[in-house]
Amino acid sequence: MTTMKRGTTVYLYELAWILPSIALPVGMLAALTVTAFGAGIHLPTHEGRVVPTKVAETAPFDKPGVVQVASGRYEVSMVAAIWSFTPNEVRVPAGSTVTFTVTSRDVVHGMFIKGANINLMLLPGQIARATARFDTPGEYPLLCHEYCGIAHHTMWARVIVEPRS
Ligand SMILES: [Cu+2]
Repeated sequence: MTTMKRGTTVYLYELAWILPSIALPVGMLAALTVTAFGAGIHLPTHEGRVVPTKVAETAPFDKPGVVQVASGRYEVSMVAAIWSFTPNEVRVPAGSTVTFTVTSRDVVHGMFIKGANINLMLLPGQIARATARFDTPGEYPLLCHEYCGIAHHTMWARVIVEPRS
C-alpha cells in the first residue's frame, strides 16, 4: 500500500492496473507516430465522388491508363469492376512515383499492390487515391483483396517496373 498526500491511498493492485492503462495509449500513440511519419503509412482519405453508372463518361475514368505528368512522375486512372482492373497492366521505369486514382463501377473491391505502400478499399461512388514510389525493377502484383463474388480470385493486374537504360 502506498500512501499519497491528504490521505489518498493507492493500493499496489490498483497501481498495477493504472500504470498499464496509461502506458497502453502512450505506446499506441508512439506506434502511430512512428508508422505515420517514420514508415509513411497513411490512411487513404476520401478523394471525391463519382456516379457509379457514369464512370465510363467521367474524367479521369473515361480514359483509364497511365499518363506521364512530369519526369519520373506518373498518374494512373484505373477502374475496378467484376472481375478485372482497367488497365490491367501499368508500365513505368524504375525510380518512378506513381499516383493511382481508382474507383469501382459495381461492388466493393480492394486494391493491394504487393511490395508497394498501397492498400485501398474501392467503394462504388467514391474515388480512392494513393501514391507509391517504385525503385526496384520487377513485377508487382496488383490484387483485389475484398471478396467481390465468384471470380474474385481472378481479379488482378500488375505493375511492371522496367530497369532504367
Ligand atoms: Cu475482389
